[in-house]
Amino acid sequence: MSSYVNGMGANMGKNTSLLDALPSTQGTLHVVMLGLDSAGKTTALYRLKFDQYLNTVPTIGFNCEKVKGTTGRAKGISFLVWDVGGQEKLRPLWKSYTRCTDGIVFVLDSVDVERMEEAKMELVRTARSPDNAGVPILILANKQDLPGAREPKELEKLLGLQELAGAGTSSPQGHMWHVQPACAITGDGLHEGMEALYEMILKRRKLAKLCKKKAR
Ligand code: G3D
Ligand code: MG
Repeated sequence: MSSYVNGMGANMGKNTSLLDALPSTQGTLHVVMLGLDSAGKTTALYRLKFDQYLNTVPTIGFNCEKVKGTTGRAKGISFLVWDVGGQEKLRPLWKSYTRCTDGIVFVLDSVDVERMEEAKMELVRTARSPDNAGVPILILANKQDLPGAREPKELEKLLGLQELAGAGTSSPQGHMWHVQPACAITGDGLHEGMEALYEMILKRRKLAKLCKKKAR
């Protein structure tokens, strides 16, 4: 499954927009999964989609699946989730996927403290990109099943998330964020994470409406 969809990404014509190549997605929220290579993005995507563990290979292009929310207000909501290759040479491509996205899922290997600074750098770069201004970010603190996995509170500090919020959640430019502990292999925390992301998306829309009203 993984290699088929990878192939689709690699074979796409140069002039074809990624969205043009997909069936109509009206009413579907667009979500992009980012994070360093090996953080567990593809495992999380297929666990969300098929509710089972699928063996992954490093993602060269992208994988894309429609996923339905199962909990809370996100129940029944469709998300089109893009899983983009995380290797260093592929990261410049992230920009093309985050354009016009409703939400970002930043997947983190909660054990890999050595690469936490690198993860922070990429997260900050993503958050500061003008294209992503105000887009809610779910930080999926993955691999919580492993010994030594850092807890959300500690990850919040290590990643400097307070600064990432910038002007605060009440500003359309600042980022709302949420740290969700998860294990992509068992699926623990994944749907809770999507629910938290959905709540942030709704909140952002509400704020945007209020701002519009005030401006009138
Ligand atoms: P990526 O798409 O972010 O690059 P992958 O990452 O989904 O390909 O996963 C990279 C490796 O991490 C895989 O192991 C995968 O099984 C493992 N992994 C993903 N999520 C978890 C998790 O929650 N817990 C644990 N213990 N491992 C996880 P391999 O061995 O195939 O490289
Ligand atoms: Mg992958």
